[in-house]
Amino acid sequence: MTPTSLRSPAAPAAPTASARGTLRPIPIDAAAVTGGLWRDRIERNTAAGIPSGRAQLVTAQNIRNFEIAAGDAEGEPAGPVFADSDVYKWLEAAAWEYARRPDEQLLRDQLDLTALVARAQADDGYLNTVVPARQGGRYGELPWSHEHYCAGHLIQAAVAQVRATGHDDLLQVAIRLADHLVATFGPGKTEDVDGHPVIETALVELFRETGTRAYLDLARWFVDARGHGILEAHGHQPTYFSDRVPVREATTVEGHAVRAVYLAAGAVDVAVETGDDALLAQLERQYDAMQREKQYVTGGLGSRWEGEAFGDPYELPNDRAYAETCAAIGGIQWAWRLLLATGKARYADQIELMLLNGFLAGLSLAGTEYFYVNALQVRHDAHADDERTPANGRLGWFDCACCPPNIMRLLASLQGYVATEADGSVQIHQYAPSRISAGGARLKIETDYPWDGAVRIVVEEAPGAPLAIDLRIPEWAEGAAVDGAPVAAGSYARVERAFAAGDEILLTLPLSPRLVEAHPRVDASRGCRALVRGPLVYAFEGVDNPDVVLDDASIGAASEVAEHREPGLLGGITALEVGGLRAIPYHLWANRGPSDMRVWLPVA
Ligand code: FUB
Ligand code: ZN
Repeated sequence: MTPTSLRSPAAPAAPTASARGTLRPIPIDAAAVTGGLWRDRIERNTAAGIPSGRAQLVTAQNIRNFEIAAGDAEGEPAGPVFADSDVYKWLEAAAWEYARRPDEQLLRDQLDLTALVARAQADDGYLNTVVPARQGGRYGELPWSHEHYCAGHLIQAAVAQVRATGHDDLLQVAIRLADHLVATFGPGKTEDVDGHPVIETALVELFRETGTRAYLDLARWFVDARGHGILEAHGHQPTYFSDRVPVREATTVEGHAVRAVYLAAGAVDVAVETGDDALLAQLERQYDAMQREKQYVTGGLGSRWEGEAFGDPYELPNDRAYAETCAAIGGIQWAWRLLLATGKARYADQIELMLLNGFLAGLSLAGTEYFYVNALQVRHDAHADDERTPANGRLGWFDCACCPPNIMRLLASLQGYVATEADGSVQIHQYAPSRISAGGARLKIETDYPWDGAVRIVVEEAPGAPLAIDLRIPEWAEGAAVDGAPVAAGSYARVERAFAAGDEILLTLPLSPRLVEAHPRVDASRGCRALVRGPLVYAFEGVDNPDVVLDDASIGAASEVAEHREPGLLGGITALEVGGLRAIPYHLWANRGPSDMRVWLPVA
């Protein structure tokens, strides 16, 4: 198993040197999370999540579908039409995991699975184990068939595999498939688009990996083809598919939330690689509208069960919130690309919000159970009328299992989101005990964040030249200080000098609990308060408040909030108390059995 080419393992999104952009991602192995909340979650992903995910792909027959397509087994393919994508997300997770912690067995497992995927590929590069068998042909119903969606996830896994392991086995499959797409789709060829985006960002990344310009051109065509009636021509209402308005004219997000944010992430990739500043600016406008009008306090995206969709502005019900875990992941991908492109701290704030709340709630402390839907309220005696409803508690897998392997791939690559470089500077975006090699320096971050606001940056190796270290000061961190001097919230505080090994910087972020208000147009939360401490949104859970029915509970407007460090609870947390009610971080709810829960409480 000798890698065909040894390389520096680039991050999941690696813009080319000529791409528009302010910040550069650092290689995936140039940062390591070494302790704290995130290391615990990452290690459970290693020890439990990824292995159990592989087993679930066998039980749910996703892998058997490939055996059938490869001619190793007989039968009908099982599962949803996009069953292949779960295998590819798992392969991507396994690849990033290998970069983090090289393990021969994990490498063998992914290469064995890669060989099976390769044998399932048609001679002309087409690859899908479900659609031809079930629909009798290819691309007949692209709005629903997810053929490009599955191709996109395959390409992302292939890029991860070659970057993380040096093996190009899956990359060769991806190139054959992408060449087939280039030969089949585009102007003057088949002018059709997949109902579910992701191929856009995947093709741009394949262009970045291989230098083949045709992949970028096709990605740009897929982005620009939307909004011109293609999906309507199939007889579909276009809103659900982000196909009502052209991407470069849309002023907000609408329709199916995961589709919308994946499309936007891919459009940013296209914009930065083609120097399309107008498109980039429009995607910033869309992000702004989404954040202002369509995002839950937890960072959750998508408020409608119907169509798993964004609602109208300020339509943000708490009990019927959808807030799919995959939508938070796509939101993080979009925000990350905008952060690289613009260097604006607000996008790193958004990544932190979604990571620690809307995303992390999707995963149990054990690391093997998942929420698909992340509501902000579960009522007393709620009836679980759907597999996805949070009243079930987290489940080990789903008939539609998009979220679990998506969580695995993000956790396995999480260190890639911690820091970036720019000329002569390093930016630290996310605070966790970690080691970062960037800008010619080696830095150690010591902190108990997000429980404690002290973050110590220790220079272990200094570059020969002066270096600027930019520290993100979250927008909520009024009163933050660097080495005792006040710094402005909502920006980066720069510390610049000729560092020497042993130098330290002390960042202090105030974590006093805050009671925040919703926008008055959000009927479901009008007159309520949510409890927030630093980046963490809190939730009131029945198990902690056995003497009240939370649906009846309220607090006083000027209630004092008390905090208690609880090292033995839920892996070690800071619990809060307000108006006689106890709250824990939202992402940890439902780890002690089913319970009622709410984030917003009315003011009495
Ligand atoms: O369609 C594929 C995935 O299934 C979507 O991204 C999720 O929202 C779920 O519908
Ligand atoms: Zn999902």
